[in-house]
Amino acid sequence: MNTQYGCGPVQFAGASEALYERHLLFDSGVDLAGATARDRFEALARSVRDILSQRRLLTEKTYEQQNPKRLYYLSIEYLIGRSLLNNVMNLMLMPLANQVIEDKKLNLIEILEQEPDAGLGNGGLGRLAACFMESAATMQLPAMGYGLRYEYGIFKQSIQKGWQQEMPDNWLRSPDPWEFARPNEKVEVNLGCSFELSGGSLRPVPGRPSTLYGIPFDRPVIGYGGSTINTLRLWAATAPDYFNFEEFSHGDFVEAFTQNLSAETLTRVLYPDDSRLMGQGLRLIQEYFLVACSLADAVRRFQRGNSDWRLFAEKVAIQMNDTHPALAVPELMRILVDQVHLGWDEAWHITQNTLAYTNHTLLPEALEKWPVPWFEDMLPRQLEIIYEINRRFLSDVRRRFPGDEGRIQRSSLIEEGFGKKVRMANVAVVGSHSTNGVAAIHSNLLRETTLRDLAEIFPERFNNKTNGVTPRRWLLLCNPELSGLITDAIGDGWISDLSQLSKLNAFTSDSAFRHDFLKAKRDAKRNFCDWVRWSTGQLLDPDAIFDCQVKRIHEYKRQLLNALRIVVLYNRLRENPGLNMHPRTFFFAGKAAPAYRLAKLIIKFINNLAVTIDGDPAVRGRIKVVFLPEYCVSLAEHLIPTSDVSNQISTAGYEASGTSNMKFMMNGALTIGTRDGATIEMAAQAGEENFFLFGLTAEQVAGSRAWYNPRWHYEHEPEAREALDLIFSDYFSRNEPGVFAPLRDALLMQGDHYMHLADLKSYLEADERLRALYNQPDEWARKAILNVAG
Ligand code: 26V
Repeated sequence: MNTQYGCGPVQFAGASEALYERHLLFDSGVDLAGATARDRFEALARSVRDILSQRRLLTEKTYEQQNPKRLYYLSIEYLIGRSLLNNVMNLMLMPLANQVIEDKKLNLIEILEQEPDAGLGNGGLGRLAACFMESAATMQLPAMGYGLRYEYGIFKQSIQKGWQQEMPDNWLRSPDPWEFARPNEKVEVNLGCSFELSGGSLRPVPGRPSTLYGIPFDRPVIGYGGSTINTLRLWAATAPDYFNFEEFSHGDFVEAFTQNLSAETLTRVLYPDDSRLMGQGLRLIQEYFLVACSLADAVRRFQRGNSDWRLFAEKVAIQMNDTHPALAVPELMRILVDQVHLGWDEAWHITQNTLAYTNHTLLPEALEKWPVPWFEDMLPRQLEIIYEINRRFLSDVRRRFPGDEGRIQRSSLIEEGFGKKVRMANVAVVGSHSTNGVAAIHSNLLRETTLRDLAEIFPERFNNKTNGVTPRRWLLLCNPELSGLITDAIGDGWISDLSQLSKLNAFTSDSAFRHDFLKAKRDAKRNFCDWVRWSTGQLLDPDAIFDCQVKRIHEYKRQLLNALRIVVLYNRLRENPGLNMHPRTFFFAGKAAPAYRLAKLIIKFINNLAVTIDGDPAVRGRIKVVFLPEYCVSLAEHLIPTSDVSNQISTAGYEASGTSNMKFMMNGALTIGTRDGATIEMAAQAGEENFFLFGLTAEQVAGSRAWYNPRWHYEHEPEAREALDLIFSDYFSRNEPGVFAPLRDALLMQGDHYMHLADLKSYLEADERLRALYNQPDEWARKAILNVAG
């Protein structure tokens, strides 16, 4: 079956240099000599855009002619990062770009750094969405992404006196060369209430229905080779662009403007929380707005090529990225029943067969639940539909499990009791044909714990899709040293078929290859150190072991466990200065949710640790801690290729999958980690003997909850005790006594929920093995190559 819809490789006349100069002149009004770095970026990006525009139209035309099944990915986040180098590379324009750069004497790094890092996401979930879009285009699948065009992405992080500070990310300050506004394809969205701005926040005004517009902004998604150019369509909210002349003539001119203001508020900012549900009504409306715009658009596309609604689910697949777009269930029902006038049963059949749901977390506090009164005010028709779905669903459950009232209560779409709520995960499972977790262990736990009742009712719906990452951005683009070496060894087939990396297994016995492999890592580290010095002035040692943990700061990810390990190593060096320990730099990076106080304190602790160690002449040049501020896609691209050691140390059972684990592995780092998420499958693939696994398993974590006592470890493990005593003696906080008391409370007084102390000893043992291996470079290289190959 032909499921690929490409339109042949890129062919174009070599007019790119002329393009570049024309854009400088006609768009920015400058010549070569007068151009700023930003002008040069825009001209280069617009030249690339010219080349891809025709091909994008060709892709769309191919789809229209062949009328294949379309895939729509609904996600409230896309962590896109920068696009220029990615687009040049995927269009295979690198040789041409290099020629322009050489002829015009351009500084590529400087130009690339002009582009804002599009941060329309919080972390793993948003980056996964961006990786999937790129991979779908590379696989020449007729896929389209839908999301929101936030004016402000994830906040910018800076560190002051060790503390995280948040600043707004005004990423659209200068026009974005990659987006095309399509006002002609705007969509109307109707809400059950209006909103007014009062005291800076939006307040619903019940009983006064209102209308918003969604304006699509399209971004090209270029498949590797440039055959397929798909679209990521992001919606911006505006008020209808007519004035209410009646109000106007009554002197309510300003009021008319404030209405616009409140509509646009809707897509102003991304919610930066990944730690706690922030029960804001605005967020619910954001979610509905995404769903309403996207479904209206997808339905419109379906109608262009089809007339038989019974074929809808054969022509349209809609994937819900977590429950944020789960309102797609009642919204699609509303369209089919109220607008298309299908009967309930037929509409329900189509809805279930069209929709599928991906779950990304087991944390119960992360499962979305929205108060019923909010639905009553804002989305009354959708609530009515949810109630009817629930009535039919529960009567089925009663028939199948007579007398099992507990099951009825737990699987109901509505949480009863004070403050009735709609359970969005239940809506997503009941209203779709597929529910997947993002790694084998996660999918199993989902079935056995978090969604157990629903999994027993619909066992056939539950399945696993282990996450992946695009090797174009995360190896080819970010690590030219290693990707060049790989291509020289096994050809370039791996770029679009990752399984071909297994051909590297044969090269582990090739000593020249091992040597070149280590050299590629050393070169990447050298480049990184140059870049850090250039951008921050900070000096780093490329000959140290680079040991990294980069991800959102969260208790379950246990950056604190990593910090405890470092304190223990620091104590060992202080007590025994003659200790043989290869110089090592510990890198941390990541943002904490602005309201997550303990996560912010962990950042503060890591920074204080860094300062104290830097100030101690006894360990200078031996260990160093670096907290890199403002973790984002671009920083990951710089850091990951340099890494020797990847820390994946979540409490087992808590990290759904992880995706940075994969990026580090394919860039030749060795993993020290717990048996959690996708790390388990990665170790199985590369061979557990090539991993440094440690710690409690998910079963052991769950099984020891009842009796786990962190104080036992404090009392029986001298190194743990000495490390904790040092921290709580204010050794790292001389000028801020007591500042780390909440860490002691969490670890020793409140039961150490994430079991740091239970795993510290085995973490240190794994670390020992890892350091021993580093002293045998040839063996290290062999294992690292096996990791890339796996
Ligand atoms: C989100 C929220 C939202 C507010 C309530 C509390 C809470 C807690 C956790 C989260 C995480 C959001 C979902 C997410 O980003 N999950 C990540 O998804 C990645 C892609 O599947 C996966 O690799 C990570 O393991 C998983 O944490």
